[in-house]
Amino acid sequence: MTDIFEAIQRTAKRIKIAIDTKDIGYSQQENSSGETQLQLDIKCDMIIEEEFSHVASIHTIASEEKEHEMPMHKAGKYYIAYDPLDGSSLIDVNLSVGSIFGIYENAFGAKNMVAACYVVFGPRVEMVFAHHKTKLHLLQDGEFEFVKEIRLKEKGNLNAPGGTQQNWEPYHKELVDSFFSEGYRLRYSGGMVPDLHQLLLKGGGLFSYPGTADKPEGKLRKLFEVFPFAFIYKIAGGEATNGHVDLMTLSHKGIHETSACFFGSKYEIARVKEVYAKNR
Ligand code: AFP
Repeated sequence: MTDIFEAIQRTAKRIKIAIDTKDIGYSQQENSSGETQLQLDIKCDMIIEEEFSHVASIHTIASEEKEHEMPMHKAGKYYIAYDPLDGSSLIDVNLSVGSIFGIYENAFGAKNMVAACYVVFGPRVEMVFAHHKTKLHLLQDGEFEFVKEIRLKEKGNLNAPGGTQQNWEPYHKELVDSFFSEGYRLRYSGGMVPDLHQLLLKGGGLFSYPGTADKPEGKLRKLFEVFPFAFIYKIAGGEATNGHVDLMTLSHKGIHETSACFFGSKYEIARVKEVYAKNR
């Protein structure tokens, strides 16, 4: 696992340089979710592919920017699914973005996940790696330094509601509003990495991206976004659900499948499950 951890650190340093220096215009290509790729999306995908190609323990990679899985080393045992530059539509307005990595053993799938990681590219570059603990690292003077272990409180006070409100189910809107009525504050940038990072570091709260009338299975992809953050939140003492079951119990069909998802402290997720159970 150390070789993967170090490879991710190398990708983060190179992606930081790419963000600072490369063209942020659109390419002529679409990814498998039908989104037009930025030149930077493609560049970051290439950086990660290249760094992982030097790591013998990696068997196969899957990228949000690639249609299919890509085999790497036959003798390797790790399968890594990654989103090279999540939230890249925020680049032109200079908001934080991130890379997400789900590390699976022997095959892709929530039950095979052994570690997960993300890197936040904000005013500073930070990396959170969850294996047996969820640990925060900061890029300082060209190297990642361990900062602290992250633990969520039982209850937070931030509310990050994703999706188009117009398409929310009425009970979902009531759920979101009920947290605001309890004093929760709105924190939503439109980047999953900085939004979930904020909740983790400020002690907790709720991030939701529900199924909606236009997207019944939500927007966020299981292998690249949903499972890695579910793993990270659970190791940090929080919870992750699709409204009914723990996200880490879900199977997946194809590498780009999406799921409704809720991440948070125990208190907020218990409330989500209560409300969703009544509205099955
Ligand atoms: P982009 O990568 O297209 O910017 O999408 C970001 C994202 O996948 C995730 O990071 C956000 O949480 C989510 O989409 C935001 O979606 P909405 O704009 O629909 O709330």
